[in-house]
Amino acid sequence: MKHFLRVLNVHVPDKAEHLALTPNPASRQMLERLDGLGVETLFDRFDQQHPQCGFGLTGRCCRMCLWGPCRIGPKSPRGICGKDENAMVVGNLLRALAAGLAAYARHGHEVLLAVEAAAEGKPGLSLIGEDRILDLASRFAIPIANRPVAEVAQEVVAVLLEDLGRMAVRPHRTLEAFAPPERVETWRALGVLPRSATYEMMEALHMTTLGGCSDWTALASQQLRAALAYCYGPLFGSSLATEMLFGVPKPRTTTVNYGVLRPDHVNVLIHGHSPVMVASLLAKLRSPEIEALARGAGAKGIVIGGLCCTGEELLARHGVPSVTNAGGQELVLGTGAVDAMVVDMQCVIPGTKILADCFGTQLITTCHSNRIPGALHVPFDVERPETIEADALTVARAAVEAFARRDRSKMSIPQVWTSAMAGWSTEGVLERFGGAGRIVELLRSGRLKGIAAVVGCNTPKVPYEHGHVTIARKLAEADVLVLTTGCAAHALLNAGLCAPAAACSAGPGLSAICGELAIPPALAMGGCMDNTRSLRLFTELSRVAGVPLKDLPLLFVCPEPGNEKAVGQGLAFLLHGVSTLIGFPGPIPQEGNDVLDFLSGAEGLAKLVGAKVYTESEPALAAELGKAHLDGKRAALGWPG
Ligand code: XCC
Repeated sequence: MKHFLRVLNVHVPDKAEHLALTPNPASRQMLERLDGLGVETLFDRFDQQHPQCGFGLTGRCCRMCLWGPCRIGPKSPRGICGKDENAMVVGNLLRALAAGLAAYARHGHEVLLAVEAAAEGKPGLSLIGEDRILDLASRFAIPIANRPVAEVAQEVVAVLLEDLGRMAVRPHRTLEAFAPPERVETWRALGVLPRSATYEMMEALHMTTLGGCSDWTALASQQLRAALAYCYGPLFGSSLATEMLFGVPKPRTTTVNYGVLRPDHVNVLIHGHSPVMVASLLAKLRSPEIEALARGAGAKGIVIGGLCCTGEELLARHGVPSVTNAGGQELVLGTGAVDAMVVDMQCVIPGTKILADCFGTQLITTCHSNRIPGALHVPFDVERPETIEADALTVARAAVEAFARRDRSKMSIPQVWTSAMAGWSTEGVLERFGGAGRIVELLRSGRLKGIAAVVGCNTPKVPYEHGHVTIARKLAEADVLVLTTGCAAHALLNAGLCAPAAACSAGPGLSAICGELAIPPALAMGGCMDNTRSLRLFTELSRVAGVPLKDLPLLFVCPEPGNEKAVGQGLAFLLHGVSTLIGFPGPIPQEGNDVLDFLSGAEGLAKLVGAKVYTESEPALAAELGKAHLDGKRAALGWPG
């Protein structure tokens, strides 16, 4: 039975509906198998949580001080402190944004310190992305003539670290270097130009403590400021620093999906977000020493597979097959063929350890911040990077040694493979199309009707991966080019939409373009921090077209909002003038409320930034909404529909 959430007036799926609608046959097989074995996953626990609390669903539950928790409803219109509904709802959203900001900041910080260590010549790390280092140096007006690249890199890192953690009030150099001038003026007029990531995080938490800010408009304004700090600090910082360290990825084709696991090989999955240690781990797993260890244990070789954003990173840069996303991290362990899962930071759910124990998988944690009781812990400490090689070797050995303990009677690998092309960067897309001018021409002529970034997480509140795949397919059929990252990208990779052969499923305009350029209709652009790549592409199109971002046929789509990190993603694009379509209603007041006016009213945020938030949980309807939005933008520009 589907669950009805009365307060939001929406149905959410039960496990049977997930099973019926999820598009990947491998996920379906695993859901059925685990169900038959009586092994619980997040899909069962989601069913057990119903009915979900209506106060929490609508953001009307406050736990920001120790007087509460307080719940706002008809009988109690204010919290104990006197806080009203709007301050509670917007305050909760602001805290969620701050948590997402902190997560990316921690990620970005680790990569930036790794770049710094590499520039200082510390062992185990090197600077491969010379082009990106020089590009950033020129954007930040850092002299490069007659200087070693490592020295230049140190200055670039100093700028990025400053934008992450500055407490003094100084210009935000990353924002100034990348943001469109028209937008900067809009943000200045709104009073939301950010100071730094940590500054805005501090302010967000400070404003929402007991007796802090009770004016919801000021909280909303801080939300916007923090979203810009999020975008131009942690997001740009982590994506660019990774390119400084490992280079700008290039498109490459590989095989993905659960079927890449092999019964007679050691199967190692790598899951999380940070790219730093996984590069060393990959080298170790591919080394003759570890290969020999695997063969000595009776394995024919080692299969390495990726999950979530680390998986996207490994796929884009090293051609490592990706397997699944956050929603599938338990399901894949149900194959009984995963000898080890190595996890670093974020989106690693505790349920993974329960499944690992059921199927004898060795779980290995590699990040100080993300401990799991019972897992083997080999933490990589970026403050002591000299241990990275030894740590990676320890992890590789432990992963291979787990092979001997595998219970073969529990093995069942879905025979599902998909060909996929990934590794698209901003520069890679521009180069393949022949420059931004050519893309603008295609948009203007109507051969391409628009571009949509279909991105984001998984949530059990909508049928697993059904939204990602349905929306992307329908947009592509309507000649809309799809850019994708993160867990959404896994769904599209596994559905075959990221393979050039999928061109035939696109509309006539996009299909012909894909054929000419040998590209798929959905371009996988990396992990969720790499939404910066789509944003930079959009910004470049706007510059070359001479049309503000808010007027172009562009769209940001998040069909399965899950992690708190998604809040800042949507807001960042919105602030750039790119409308946002989300697949499940956020915790905003539902009717007759000032906040809705603020978001979509005639004089509200929509007017000021030139973009709207759409919500639709039925993906076919969501795709129609998206198409109508793009058509509207085209019509306003006088471009053919
Ligand atoms: Fe996490 Fe990045 Fe969201 Fe997936 S998309 S659930 S944040 S792994 Ni990034």
